[in-house]
Amino acid sequence: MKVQTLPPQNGNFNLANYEETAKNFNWADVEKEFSWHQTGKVNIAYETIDRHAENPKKKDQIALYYSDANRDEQYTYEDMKKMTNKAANVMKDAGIQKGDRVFIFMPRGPELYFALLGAVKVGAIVGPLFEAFMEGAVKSRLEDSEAKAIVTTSELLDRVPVNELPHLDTLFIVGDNVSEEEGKVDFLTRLSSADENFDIEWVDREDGMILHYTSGSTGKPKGVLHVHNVMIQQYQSAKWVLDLKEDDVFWCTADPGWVTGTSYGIFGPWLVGATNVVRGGRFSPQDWYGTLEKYKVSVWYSAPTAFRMLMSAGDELIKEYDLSPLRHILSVGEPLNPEVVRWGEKVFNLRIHDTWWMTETGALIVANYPSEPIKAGSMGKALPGIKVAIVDDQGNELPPNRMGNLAIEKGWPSMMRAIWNNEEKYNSYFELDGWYVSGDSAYMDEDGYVWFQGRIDDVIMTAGERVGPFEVESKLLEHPAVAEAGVIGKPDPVRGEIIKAFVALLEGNEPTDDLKEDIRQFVKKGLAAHAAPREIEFRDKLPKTRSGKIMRRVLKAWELDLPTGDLSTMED
Ligand code: 6R9
Repeated sequence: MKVQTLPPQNGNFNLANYEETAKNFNWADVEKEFSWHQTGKVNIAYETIDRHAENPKKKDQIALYYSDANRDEQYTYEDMKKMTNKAANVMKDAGIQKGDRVFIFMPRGPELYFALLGAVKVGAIVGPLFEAFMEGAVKSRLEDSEAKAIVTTSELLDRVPVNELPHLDTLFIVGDNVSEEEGKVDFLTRLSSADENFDIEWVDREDGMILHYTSGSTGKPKGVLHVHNVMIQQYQSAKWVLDLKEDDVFWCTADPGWVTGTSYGIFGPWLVGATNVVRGGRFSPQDWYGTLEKYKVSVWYSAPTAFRMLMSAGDELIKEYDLSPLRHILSVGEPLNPEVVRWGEKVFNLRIHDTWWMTETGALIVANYPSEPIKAGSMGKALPGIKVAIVDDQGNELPPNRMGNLAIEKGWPSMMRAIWNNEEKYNSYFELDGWYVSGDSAYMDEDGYVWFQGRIDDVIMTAGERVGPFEVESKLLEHPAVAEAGVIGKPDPVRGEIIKAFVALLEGNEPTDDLKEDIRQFVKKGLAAHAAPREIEFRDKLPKTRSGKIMRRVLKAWELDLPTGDLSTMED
């Protein structure tokens, strides 16, 4: 196959010389840019907001632009300091302490950012939840983490099964006319009257900060714990990869319910002192181009599904907007097709820079840099200071161009520090001596560029969102008509993959289209819209191992008309 190489962009970049930097770089030097280098104590919320608010030259810079159909607001770094202090006071007054798990379950809006950073200022561990989660998904996450509090809206409150969560004793409710009673706090009213000064809880760099629940191929979603030290790499990668400078206006389109929406929707850009754009509401091409234009966005981080949707809206539309401030575009979450990279060059006259990382890695690991050539279809090269390799199943490094496990040498700064309550699972990532094994397969060419090949497990990436088949299957099994269920990702030109469910029905149920729709709605209501199967196929029986596990690779082979492979472990 012929590889298309696009030359480096022109400009004055934070990472001007990749080779030199990679040779001489030392992570310990990054710490020296922050005051905790001297004190030994840290709080990532201080470094993202207060540090700039205390700088007379920075305090009046806009930190956050927020808009949706009804609101249009802006907050300077000084405003953000006050609002996050207020949020911290509201939480502290309600008894939240260092180490408590505080979940944030609400649509994007300034209050989400105040609450999240306020909780971090108290020393709590925040758990962001995507607003589309339904009761079952909310419950399993709060239960597993023994969450003490949740910040949510009046509308979303009925998806929080308070009575079934014995550890949950405080509800911070965002809404109008919230009546306060035992354990219920009217968040906005309290926020407006709270003191705007707060004594930050100084913590150790290894203290817990954020808990992102994410899906694997087996078992329930797992709580990936990151500590305050995650900031070191978020900061450095925001400089090198996002190429952020203090006067940049940056738009990360991800929701804070996913790791991209916190690592680069909150921490990275504010750690470097740039301006962040948050746009609420749903996707539409007009709205997105309008947002880029309105805020004069200069750096834009999004996902292949969004680019493909914009692409299918046609190139004429773009000409209606002035996007001239835009100078750097990046992508994450799923494979970025060379076709999309070429489209980007054509319509924006800019390269789209693919990047790779995971919830577990906390920050960017592999990337394309503005000062380096891009090989369309490759995710780029390792971040300086981090060793990425392709290893075989015994942990031996493979030579160039051989496919294997995409692995990272253990110990990078933003590495997850635990899987909540599940040491065994955590250790399973590090079974190959000294390597973190990602679950992705890839190869690396002789120039160090990494080429994604697929997931080794059954995790589904649909529209950039990571969905574990097990969670969907479990929900399907709760439906009164379902006997067995197996869920796979089916390739889709726009969404990367869609969720397809194979279902065997219990005796006495007719396989009708109405029933399919009923089952779909059941998952949508019980879990989340993005986790509901777009396709359902009824089968009399599903392929299972002798131990009773659904064989998803056989389902996948059925779907794609591929050979089913070794069936020796299959029952009958
Ligand atoms: C940040 C984020 C991680 C999984 C990862 C991989 C897939 C991410 C990709 C990519 C192809 C890329 N993925 N970036 N696949 N090309 N550039 O997405 O975290 O939600 O944990 O997903 O996403 O399969 O293992 P997360």
